[in-house]
Amino acid sequence: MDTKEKALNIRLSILKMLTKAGSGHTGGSMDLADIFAVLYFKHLNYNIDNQYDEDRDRVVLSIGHTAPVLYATLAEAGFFPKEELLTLRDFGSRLQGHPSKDFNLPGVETSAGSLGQGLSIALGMALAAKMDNKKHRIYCIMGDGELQEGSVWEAAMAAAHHKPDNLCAVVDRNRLQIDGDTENVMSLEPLNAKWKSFGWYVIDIDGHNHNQIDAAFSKAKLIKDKPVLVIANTVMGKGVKSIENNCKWHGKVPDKQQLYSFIEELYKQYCVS
Ligand SMILES: Cc1ncc(C[n+]2csc(CCOP(=O)(O)OP(=O)(O)O)c2C)c(N)n1
Ligand SMILES: [Mg+2]
Repeated sequence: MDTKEKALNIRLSILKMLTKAGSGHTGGSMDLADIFAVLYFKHLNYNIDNQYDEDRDRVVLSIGHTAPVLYATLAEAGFFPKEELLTLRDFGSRLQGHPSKDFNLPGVETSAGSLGQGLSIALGMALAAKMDNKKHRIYCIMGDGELQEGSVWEAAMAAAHHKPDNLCAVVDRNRLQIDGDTENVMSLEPLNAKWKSFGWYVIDIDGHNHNQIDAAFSKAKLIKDKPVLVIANTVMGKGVKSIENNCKWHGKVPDKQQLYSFIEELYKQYCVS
C-alpha cells in the first residue's frame, strides 16, 4: 500500500474517531496525516512484534492535542486493533484525549498536552541514545503556535550545543493557532532563519507533498553533528475543503452528517489524485 492510501486511511480514522468521541481536535490532526503516513510507513524503524524494542525509533508528539493522528497511524501500522480507535476519550480508554504514558498504549512515547515540553523530552531521548551507543532516531512533532512557548527555545539552544544528529524535529507550519493567524497572535517569522541561527540544519517543505516529506526525512538522516528541523508547510484541516485553513476547526469535531460528506470528499479526492 502506498503512503497516499495510508494517509487516506489515517484521515478517515481521525474523522470517525473524533465524531464518535464528540470532542477533540480535527484541524491539526488532519493536516499531519501526510507527514505521519510517510514517517511511519517509509522511515520509522519499529518492530510490530516487539513494540517496546529498545532499539526502536521514538516519536514524541509534542502537540498532544493532535493525538488522533498518532492513534490513527499506530492502529494503521498494527500497534493495536483499529476498533480501539472508537474508544477515544472514553473514561478509562487507553486513547486519552491527549496522549498519556500512564495508559500503556504501545507507540505512545510520552505524555503530552502542555505545549512546549516535547522538544526537551526528545532531546533527552536523543542524548541518552548517544550515551548508550544506540543507532535509533528521535522525531519530535511540534505545532507552530507551540513555538511561542519559551521552553522550546531553551531546548533548541541546548540541542544545538549538544549536537544530537539523531534528533529530527518537525514543525507543523499551518500558520494557525486557536486564536487565528500565528503572525497576528505572536509572529514567528523569519522562522527558518531563527532556527538556523540557533545552530540547526533547517529544511522547508510542503507538508502534504509525499516526495518532499520523504526527501526531508532521508536528508535528515545524512546530516552530521547538528539536529535537524523540518518546517512542514501545511493547511489546517487538509483534505476537507469546508474546514481547511479555518482555525475554528482547531478544536471542533464533525457531526454525523458532516462525517458522511467529509468521508465521501476524501474518497473522491483520493480517486482523482
Ligand atoms: C502550555 C499550554 N498553553 C496553552 C495550551 C492550550 N492550547 C492547546 S492547543 C493550542 C494552540 C497551539 O497552536 P498550534 O501549535 O499552532 O496548534 P494547531 O492549532 O495548529 O493545531 C493552545 C494555545 C496548552 N495546551 N498548553
Ligand atoms: Mg498551528
